[in-house]
Amino acid sequence: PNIALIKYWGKRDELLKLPTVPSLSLTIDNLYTQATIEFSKELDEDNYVMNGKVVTGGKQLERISQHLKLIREVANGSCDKGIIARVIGKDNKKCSKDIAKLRAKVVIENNFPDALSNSSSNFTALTIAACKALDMRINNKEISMIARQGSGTACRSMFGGIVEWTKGSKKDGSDSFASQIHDNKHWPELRAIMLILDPKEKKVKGSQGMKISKETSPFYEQWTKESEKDIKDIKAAIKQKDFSRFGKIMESNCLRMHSIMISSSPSLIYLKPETLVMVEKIKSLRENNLECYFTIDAGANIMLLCQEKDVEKIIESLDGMPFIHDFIICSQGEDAKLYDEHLF
Ligand code: 2P0
Repeated sequence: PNIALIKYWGKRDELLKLPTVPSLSLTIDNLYTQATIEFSKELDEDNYVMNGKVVTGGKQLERISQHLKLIREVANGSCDKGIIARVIGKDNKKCSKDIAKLRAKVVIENNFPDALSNSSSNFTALTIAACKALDMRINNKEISMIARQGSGTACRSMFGGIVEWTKGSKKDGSDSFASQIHDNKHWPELRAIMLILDPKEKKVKGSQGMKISKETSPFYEQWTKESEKDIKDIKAAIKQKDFSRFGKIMESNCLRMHSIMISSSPSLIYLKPETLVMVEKIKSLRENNLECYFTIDAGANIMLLCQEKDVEKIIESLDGMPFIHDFIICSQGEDAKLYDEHLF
């Protein structure tokens, strides 16, 4: 999974999942997703097991099946959704028209609770495994563009360290992909502490919420302009390992995104009273020389960013806060990888 430091909130193309803003994330270690996939012509339909449960219907299965359909089309060259498909299709002589008839058995497992699950790492793992299973000759940039079409932020989980997803301007999405800005050795002291305040799933999913915001928030256009500036500024802060500057840009970008959510119609208020208590707490830690900053996604949980030297003291000072259900300390993770160990 990855944590967005500069947020993605809104699409310029719903189908291709092309963003209105560039975004930047930190890939985390400790939490991971594994996927195994097998294509077969013996199967009548795609089968999908997620964290030990067979998914029998609903939006989740629909989304996975759509994505597998896209991958099959990319592999046999019949995809018309963007230049990536045409390039890969033309180059990939091994793939035949029969691929369209193959159905897949997919098993995905996360080593973290469902409530924390974000679609990003699931779609990254699924895409990498499926491209390998179909023996597609395809590079990481192209895989990232395919993953993006499953779930926007999945393109960012392809790479370790600090990752940027360019918004691009082409209609076919061929210039909207993720790439690594720094690997996890550039700033190894950086830590993310995930504070689980609300273990329940959010009511309005990200994809639905960002559509509402783009269509209705009167401040949306300004948000896109400021995001471009934030990306530039945070990249400079990361390059110089300037933690104070990094934290301030990250927090203001996050609060700006929440102002877009709140000013949408209907209003999207993901923050809970306990989230705001934690925001105050983080500010008071800073006043007491424990430098840390927060970011919050489309939910109530807090991601606290700090430096290794302060982790212990920060955890100590959070001890006893009643609404912290759990916390997970993460460093930066590595690129997604192929393994020989399979889940079935
Ligand atoms: C992000 N989020 O940059 C932002 C910040 C949540 C808040 O991307 O429709 O599930 O699949 O592209 O990736 C959540 O949205 O949306 C999200 P789709 P996704 O991480």
